[in-house]
Amino acid sequence: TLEQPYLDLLNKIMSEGHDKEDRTGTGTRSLFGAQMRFDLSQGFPILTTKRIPFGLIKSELLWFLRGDTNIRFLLEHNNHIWDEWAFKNWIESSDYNGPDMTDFGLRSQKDPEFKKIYQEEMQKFDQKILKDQAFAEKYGNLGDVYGAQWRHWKKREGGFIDQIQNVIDQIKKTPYSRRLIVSAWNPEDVPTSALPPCHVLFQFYVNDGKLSLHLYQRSGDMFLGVPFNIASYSLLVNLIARETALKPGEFIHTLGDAHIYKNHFNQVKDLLSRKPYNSPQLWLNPDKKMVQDFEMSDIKLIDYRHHGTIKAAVAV
Ligand code: UFP
Repeated sequence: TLEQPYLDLLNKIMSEGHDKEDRTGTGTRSLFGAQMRFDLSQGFPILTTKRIPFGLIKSELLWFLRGDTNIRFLLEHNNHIWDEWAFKNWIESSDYNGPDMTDFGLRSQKDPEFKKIYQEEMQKFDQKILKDQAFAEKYGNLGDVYGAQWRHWKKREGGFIDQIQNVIDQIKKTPYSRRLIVSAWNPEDVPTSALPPCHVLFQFYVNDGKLSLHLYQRSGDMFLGVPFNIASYSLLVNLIARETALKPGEFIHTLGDAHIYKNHFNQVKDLLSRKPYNSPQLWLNPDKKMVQDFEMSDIKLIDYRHHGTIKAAVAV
Protein backbone atom coordinates (compact mmCIF):
# COMPACT_ATOMS: atom_id res chain seq x y z
CA THR A 1 0.00 0.00 0.00
CA LEU A 2 1.20 3.51 -0.78
CA GLU A 3 -0.23 5.07 2.38
CA GLN A 4 2.39 3.43 4.65
CA PRO A 5 4.42 6.65 5.16
CA TYR A 6 1.22 8.31 6.40
CA LEU A 7 0.45 5.48 8.82
CA ASP A 8 4.05 5.53 10.07
CA LEU A 9 3.88 9.25 10.75
CA LEU A 10 0.58 8.91 12.63
CA ASN A 11 2.22 6.27 14.81
CA LYS A 12 5.27 8.39 15.37
CA ILE A 13 3.27 11.45 16.44
CA MET A 14 1.18 9.35 18.84
CA SER A 15 4.28 7.87 20.49
CA GLU A 16 6.87 10.65 20.25
CA GLY A 17 4.81 13.83 19.87
CA HIS A 18 4.45 16.36 22.65
CA ASP A 19 1.23 17.83 23.91
CA LYS A 20 0.70 21.34 22.68
CA GLU A 21 -2.07 23.89 22.98
CA ASP A 22 -3.35 25.48 19.80
CA ARG A 23 -5.39 28.30 18.32
CA THR A 24 -8.67 26.35 18.39
CA GLY A 25 -8.43 25.51 22.11
CA THR A 26 -8.80 21.79 21.35
CA GLY A 27 -5.25 20.69 22.23
CA THR A 28 -3.00 18.54 20.05
CA ARG A 29 -0.13 16.07 20.07
CA SER A 30 2.44 17.50 17.74
CA LEU A 31 5.84 17.08 16.07
CA PHE A 32 7.73 19.82 14.29
CA GLY A 33 9.27 18.90 10.96
CA ALA A 34 8.15 15.63 9.36
CA GLN A 35 8.33 14.20 5.88
CA MET A 36 6.46 11.57 3.88
CA ARG A 37 7.44 10.31 0.40
CA PHE A 38 4.97 8.71 -2.01
CA ASP A 39 6.04 6.97 -5.20
CA LEU A 40 3.37 7.98 -7.72
CA SER A 41 4.69 5.65 -10.41
CA GLN A 42 3.25 2.81 -8.28
CA GLY A 43 -0.30 4.14 -8.02
CA PHE A 44 -2.33 6.75 -6.23
CA PRO A 45 -1.70 7.30 -2.49
CA ILE A 46 -5.26 8.00 -1.35
CA LEU A 47 -6.00 6.32 2.01
CA THR A 48 -7.59 2.88 1.95
CA THR A 49 -7.84 2.61 5.76
CA LYS A 50 -10.78 5.00 5.57
CA ARG A 51 -12.88 6.39 2.74
CA ILE A 52 -11.67 9.67 1.29
CA PRO A 53 -14.26 11.44 -0.93
CA PHE A 54 -12.18 11.84 -4.08
CA GLY A 55 -14.90 13.89 -5.83
CA LEU A 56 -14.35 16.73 -3.36
CA ILE A 57 -10.61 16.62 -4.00
CA LYS A 58 -11.12 16.77 -7.77
CA SER A 59 -13.55 19.68 -7.74
CA GLU A 60 -11.47 21.67 -5.26
CA LEU A 61 -8.27 21.22 -7.27
CA LEU A 62 -10.00 22.07 -10.57
CA TRP A 63 -11.36 25.16 -8.82
CA PHE A 64 -7.86 26.23 -7.72
CA LEU A 65 -6.47 25.59 -11.19
CA ARG A 66 -9.16 27.72 -12.83
CA GLY A 67 -7.97 30.55 -10.61
CA ASP A 68 -11.51 30.64 -9.28
CA THR A 69 -12.07 31.99 -5.77
CA ASN A 70 -15.87 31.97 -5.80
CA ILE A 71 -17.61 29.09 -4.03
CA ARG A 72 -20.30 28.99 -6.72
CA PHE A 73 -18.26 26.53 -8.83
CA LEU A 74 -17.82 24.30 -5.77
CA LEU A 75 -21.54 24.39 -4.95
CA GLU A 76 -22.35 23.45 -8.54
CA HIS A 77 -20.27 20.34 -7.88
CA ASN A 78 -21.90 19.68 -4.54
CA ASN A 79 -18.70 20.57 -2.70
CA HIS A 80 -19.21 22.38 0.59
CA ILE A 81 -15.69 22.40 2.04
CA TRP A 82 -15.26 26.17 1.72
CA ASP A 83 -18.86 27.19 2.62
CA GLU A 84 -18.12 28.47 6.13
CA TRP A 85 -15.60 31.02 4.92
CA ALA A 86 -18.02 32.67 2.50
CA PHE A 87 -20.90 32.37 4.96
CA LYS A 88 -18.86 34.30 7.52
CA ASN A 89 -18.52 37.28 5.16
CA TRP A 90 -22.25 37.15 4.46
CA ILE A 91 -23.47 37.12 8.07
CA GLU A 92 -21.05 39.89 9.00
CA SER A 93 -22.34 42.11 6.18
CA SER A 94 -25.01 44.80 6.54
CA ASP A 95 -27.18 42.98 3.95
CA TYR A 96 -27.70 40.06 6.32
CA ASN A 97 -30.73 40.36 8.59
CA GLY A 98 -31.45 36.75 9.62
CA PRO A 99 -30.93 35.18 13.06
CA ASP A 100 -27.73 35.95 14.96
CA MET A 101 -24.94 33.74 13.62
CA THR A 102 -22.03 35.04 15.70
CA ASP A 103 -19.48 32.24 16.37
CA PHE A 104 -21.55 29.78 14.32
CA GLY A 105 -18.74 27.22 14.18
CA LEU A 106 -18.30 26.69 17.90
CA ARG A 107 -21.96 27.20 18.76
CA SER A 108 -23.23 24.64 16.26
CA GLN A 109 -20.95 22.00 17.79
CA LYS A 110 -22.25 22.67 21.30
CA ASP A 111 -25.90 23.57 20.76
CA PRO A 112 -28.12 21.25 18.67
CA GLU A 113 -30.97 23.82 18.61
CA PHE A 114 -28.67 26.41 17.14
CA LYS A 115 -27.18 23.89 14.74
CA LYS A 116 -30.58 23.43 13.08
CA ILE A 117 -31.06 27.16 12.58
CA TYR A 118 -27.51 27.50 11.33
CA GLN A 119 -27.90 24.71 8.81
CA GLU A 120 -31.12 26.28 7.51
CA GLU A 121 -29.40 29.65 7.08
CA MET A 122 -26.46 27.98 5.36
CA GLN A 123 -28.80 26.18 2.97
CA LYS A 124 -30.56 29.44 2.08
CA PHE A 125 -27.18 31.05 1.54
CA ASP A 126 -26.02 28.26 -0.79
CA GLN A 127 -29.26 28.42 -2.79
CA LYS A 128 -28.89 32.15 -3.19
CA ILE A 129 -25.30 31.79 -4.39
CA LEU A 130 -26.44 29.24 -6.97
CA LYS A 131 -29.48 31.18 -8.21
CA ASP A 132 -28.45 34.80 -7.96
CA GLN A 133 -25.40 35.79 -10.01
CA ALA A 134 -25.05 39.25 -8.47
CA PHE A 135 -25.33 37.84 -4.95
CA ALA A 136 -22.72 35.19 -5.79
CA GLU A 137 -20.32 37.81 -7.07
CA LYS A 138 -20.69 39.80 -3.88
CA TYR A 139 -20.75 37.07 -1.23
CA GLY A 140 -19.40 33.91 -2.86
CA ASN A 141 -15.95 35.27 -3.39
CA LEU A 142 -13.23 34.33 -0.89
CA GLY A 143 -10.58 36.73 -2.12
CA ASP A 144 -6.94 35.85 -1.69
CA VAL A 145 -7.17 32.05 -1.48
CA TYR A 146 -5.11 29.50 -3.43
CA GLY A 147 -6.74 30.10 -6.82
CA ALA A 148 -5.83 33.78 -6.65
CA GLN A 149 -2.23 33.33 -5.50
CA TRP A 150 -1.54 30.51 -7.97
CA ARG A 151 -3.13 32.08 -11.03
CA HIS A 152 -3.17 35.82 -10.45
CA TRP A 153 -0.64 36.93 -7.90
CA LYS A 154 -0.91 40.73 -7.63
CA LYS A 155 2.11 42.64 -8.88
CA ARG A 156 3.29 45.79 -7.13
CA GLU A 157 3.22 47.79 -10.35
CA GLY A 158 -0.22 46.46 -11.32
CA GLY A 159 -1.12 43.35 -13.30
CA PHE A 160 -0.80 39.73 -12.27
CA ILE A 161 1.53 36.72 -12.33
CA ASP A 162 0.21 33.31 -13.40
CA GLN A 163 2.52 31.08 -11.35
CA ILE A 164 1.04 27.81 -12.63
CA GLN A 165 1.45 28.75 -16.31
CA ASN A 166 4.96 30.04 -15.62
CA VAL A 167 6.03 26.87 -13.87
CA ILE A 168 4.58 24.69 -16.66
CA ASP A 169 6.50 26.74 -19.23
CA GLN A 170 9.70 26.45 -17.21
CA ILE A 171 9.32 22.68 -16.75
CA LYS A 172 9.07 22.38 -20.54
CA LYS A 173 11.94 24.74 -21.38
CA THR A 174 14.40 24.19 -18.53
CA PRO A 175 13.45 20.97 -16.75
CA TYR A 176 16.78 21.00 -14.87
CA SER A 177 15.84 24.32 -13.24
CA ARG A 178 16.10 24.64 -9.46
CA ARG A 179 13.58 27.46 -9.45
CA LEU A 180 10.39 25.58 -10.30
CA ILE A 181 8.38 27.09 -7.47
CA VAL A 182 4.79 28.13 -6.78
CA SER A 183 4.15 30.12 -3.61
CA ALA A 184 0.79 30.68 -1.96
CA TRP A 185 2.20 32.60 0.99
CA ASN A 186 1.77 36.30 0.39
CA PRO A 187 2.93 38.20 3.48
CA GLU A 188 0.93 41.23 2.42
CA ASP A 189 -2.34 39.25 2.50
CA VAL A 190 -1.68 37.06 5.56
CA PRO A 191 -2.77 39.53 8.29
CA THR A 192 -6.20 40.07 6.67
CA SER A 193 -6.75 36.47 5.67
CA ALA A 194 -9.29 34.33 7.57
CA LEU A 195 -7.21 31.22 6.91
CA PRO A 196 -3.59 31.89 5.94
CA PRO A 197 -2.51 29.22 3.43
CA CYS A 198 -1.60 25.88 4.98
CA HIS A 199 0.18 24.86 1.76
CA VAL A 200 2.78 27.52 1.72
CA LEU A 201 4.92 26.56 -1.25
CA PHE A 202 5.69 23.74 -3.67
CA GLN A 203 8.63 22.94 -5.94
CA PHE A 204 8.92 20.68 -8.98
CA TYR A 205 11.88 18.50 -9.98
CA VAL A 206 12.44 16.60 -13.20
CA ASN A 207 14.57 13.48 -13.42
CA ASP A 208 14.61 10.52 -15.82
CA GLY A 209 11.45 11.69 -17.59
CA LYS A 210 9.58 11.91 -14.30
CA LEU A 211 8.08 14.90 -12.55
CA SER A 212 8.21 15.14 -8.76
CA LEU A 213 6.64 17.66 -6.42
CA HIS A 214 7.76 18.69 -2.95
CA LEU A 215 5.20 20.52 -0.80
CA TYR A 216 5.90 22.51 2.33
CA GLN A 217 2.80 22.56 4.55
CA ARG A 218 3.16 24.78 7.63
CA SER A 219 0.42 23.10 9.64
CA GLY A 220 -1.25 19.71 9.20
CA ASP A 221 -4.28 18.21 10.92
CA MET A 222 -3.04 14.64 10.48
CA PHE A 223 -6.40 12.89 10.75
CA LEU A 224 -8.77 15.14 8.80
CA GLY A 225 -6.79 17.55 6.62
CA VAL A 226 -3.62 15.72 5.63
CA PRO A 227 -5.26 12.73 3.87
CA PHE A 228 -7.06 15.25 1.62
CA ASN A 229 -3.84 17.19 1.05
CA ILE A 230 -1.92 14.04 0.04
CA ALA A 231 -4.55 13.12 -2.55
CA SER A 232 -4.90 16.68 -3.83
CA TYR A 233 -1.19 17.28 -4.47
CA SER A 234 -0.73 13.78 -5.89
CA LEU A 235 -3.44 14.63 -8.40
CA LEU A 236 -1.78 17.97 -9.14
CA VAL A 237 1.54 16.31 -10.05
CA ASN A 238 -0.27 13.92 -12.36
CA LEU A 239 -2.06 16.78 -14.15
CA ILE A 240 1.07 18.89 -14.59
CA ALA A 241 3.02 15.79 -15.70
CA ARG A 242 0.40 15.21 -18.41
CA GLU A 243 0.71 18.74 -19.79
CA THR A 244 4.53 18.63 -19.72
CA ALA A 245 4.66 15.13 -21.28
CA LEU A 246 6.39 13.59 -18.25
CA LYS A 247 5.56 10.62 -16.05
CA PRO A 248 4.60 11.20 -12.40
CA GLY A 249 7.56 10.67 -10.06
CA GLU A 250 7.39 11.26 -6.31
CA PHE A 251 5.18 13.39 -4.10
CA ILE A 252 7.25 14.55 -1.12
CA HIS A 253 5.20 16.02 1.68
CA THR A 254 7.00 18.06 4.31
CA LEU A 255 5.08 19.29 7.32
CA GLY A 256 5.95 22.02 9.81
CA ASP A 257 3.59 21.50 12.75
CA ALA A 258 2.26 17.96 12.22
CA HIS A 259 -0.48 17.43 14.80
CA ILE A 260 -3.22 15.10 15.91
CA TYR A 261 -6.09 16.78 17.74
CA LYS A 262 -6.87 15.29 21.16
CA ASN A 263 -10.43 14.54 20.13
CA HIS A 264 -9.14 12.42 17.22
CA PHE A 265 -7.01 10.01 19.29
CA ASN A 266 -9.63 7.24 19.32
CA GLN A 267 -10.24 7.59 15.60
CA VAL A 268 -6.49 7.37 14.96
CA LYS A 269 -6.26 4.16 17.00
CA ASP A 270 -9.17 2.75 15.06
CA LEU A 271 -7.55 3.67 11.74
CA LEU A 272 -4.19 2.18 12.71
CA SER A 273 -5.84 -1.11 13.64
CA ARG A 274 -7.18 -1.51 10.09
CA LYS A 275 -5.39 -3.49 7.41
CA PRO A 276 -4.71 -1.35 4.33
CA TYR A 277 -5.75 -2.50 0.85
CA ASN A 278 -3.67 -2.08 -2.30
CA SER A 279 -3.74 1.54 -3.43
CA PRO A 280 -5.86 2.41 -6.48
CA GLN A 281 -4.63 3.67 -9.85
CA LEU A 282 -5.41 7.09 -11.23
CA TRP A 283 -7.07 7.32 -14.66
CA LEU A 284 -6.80 10.54 -16.65
CA ASN A 285 -8.67 10.93 -19.92
CA PRO A 286 -5.95 10.26 -22.53
CA ASP A 287 -7.50 12.85 -24.89
CA LYS A 288 -6.84 15.71 -22.47
CA LYS A 289 -3.36 17.26 -22.48
CA MET A 290 -3.72 20.71 -20.91
CA VAL A 291 -4.36 21.21 -17.23
CA GLN A 292 -7.13 23.72 -17.91
CA ASP A 293 -9.08 21.31 -20.15
CA PHE A 294 -9.69 18.72 -17.44
CA GLU A 295 -13.22 18.29 -16.13
CA MET A 296 -14.60 16.10 -13.37
CA SER A 297 -15.33 13.13 -15.66
CA ASP A 298 -11.77 13.17 -17.06
CA ILE A 299 -10.35 12.08 -13.70
CA LYS A 300 -11.13 8.74 -12.04
CA LEU A 301 -9.79 6.25 -9.55
CA ILE A 302 -9.59 2.64 -10.67
CA ASP A 303 -10.03 -0.11 -8.06
CA TYR A 304 -10.39 2.16 -5.05
CA ARG A 305 -11.05 -0.34 -2.24
CA HIS A 306 -11.30 1.20 1.20
CA HIS A 307 -12.51 0.74 4.75
CA GLY A 308 -15.45 2.80 6.03
CA THR A 309 -15.57 6.47 6.94
CA ILE A 310 -14.45 7.46 10.44
CA LYS A 311 -16.26 10.50 11.81
CA ALA A 312 -14.32 13.19 13.68
CA ALA A 313 -15.04 16.79 14.68
CA VAL A 314 -13.29 19.57 12.77
CA ALA A 315 -11.41 22.02 14.98
CA VAL A 316 -12.51 25.55 14.08
N1 UFP B 1 -5.55 22.14 7.84
C1 UFP B 1 -4.95 21.06 7.21
N2 UFP B 1 -4.96 21.01 5.85
C2 UFP B 1 -5.54 21.98 5.10
C3 UFP B 1 -6.15 23.09 5.75
C4 UFP B 1 -6.14 23.12 7.10
O1 UFP B 1 -4.43 20.13 7.84
O2 UFP B 1 -5.54 21.89 3.88
F1 UFP B 1 -6.70 24.06 5.05
C5 UFP B 1 -5.57 22.22 9.31
C6 UFP B 1 -4.25 22.44 9.98
C7 UFP B 1 -4.67 23.10 11.28
C8 UFP B 1 -5.83 23.96 10.87
O3 UFP B 1 -5.14 22.10 12.18
O4 UFP B 1 -6.38 23.33 9.72
C9 UFP B 1 -5.40 25.39 10.51
O5 UFP B 1 -5.14 26.10 11.69
P1 UFP B 1 -3.88 27.06 11.85
O6 UFP B 1 -4.01 28.16 10.84
O7 UFP B 1 -3.96 27.55 13.25
O8 UFP B 1 -2.64 26.22 11.59
